[in-house]
Amino acid sequence: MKLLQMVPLVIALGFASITYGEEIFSSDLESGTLNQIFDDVDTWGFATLSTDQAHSGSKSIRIAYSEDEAGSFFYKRFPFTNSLFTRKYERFEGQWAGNWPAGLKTSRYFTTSDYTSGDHAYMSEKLIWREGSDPDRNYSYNYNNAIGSSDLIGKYPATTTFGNGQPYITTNHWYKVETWMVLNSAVDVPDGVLQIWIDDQLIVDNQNMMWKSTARGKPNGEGWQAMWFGGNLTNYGQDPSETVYRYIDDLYLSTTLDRDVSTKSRPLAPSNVQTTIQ
Ligand SMILES: [Ca+2]
Repeated sequence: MKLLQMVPLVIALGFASITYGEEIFSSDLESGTLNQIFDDVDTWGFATLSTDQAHSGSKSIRIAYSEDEAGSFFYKRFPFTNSLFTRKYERFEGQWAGNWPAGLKTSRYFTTSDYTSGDHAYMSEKLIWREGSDPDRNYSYNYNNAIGSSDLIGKYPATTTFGNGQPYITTNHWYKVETWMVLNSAVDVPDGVLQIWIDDQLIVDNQNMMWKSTARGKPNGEGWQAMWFGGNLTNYGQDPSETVYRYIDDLYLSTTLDRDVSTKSRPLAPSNVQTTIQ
């Protein structure tokens, strides 16, 4: 093949590498009920489709937290995949200032479809994390990812600013949260991947994740098969002093890394990541 003939092929391959062809679930929450959109909805009566705020169209999920350990869950099952990309938009209303919990579970991803098998690998995404004794609850500055029974805890560097130009997680802004997970190739082999972006900032970059691990008692899992969105406050810290509202919109799941890499992004090394066993 002559060089000039190869150019269109290279261009075509370049475009092919960013096609979004492996979507497995998406919803802008504009049509259908929560029970129609998700496989299982356990709302505890606190979640609705709302027109109060929307990242797209006129609707989003609104979750009301009136007390500690209150929350709502939206389960979705899908055919197993060794790699899973997720995107969702999250917004916290003004009441959260002064009411950030010690921890807020935002998502959980399972390598089993029934969520109940305790020896399967899973990941709890707790991007919002406060230390229980911290008196400053006007914003949230930590992230926490529980891998099975082990926590990865870190803090956003104070120099990290998100899409609203502000450091840390604050109120009244739609945050884009993206997660890329690749299961390790075999149990105890450190070649799994966990990457998390908030507003295109890479805040977690772990390329040697052992999702399946005998040390943690989570040796099983053939592929990612289920997730929930929603979540609850952790059971320590303090109850919110008033009902606080959280919104979720534009959910997207795929087996391919479907970030728009053409968008300007400034990778940041995670700082002071430590692992603790709970
Ligand atoms: Ca919407």
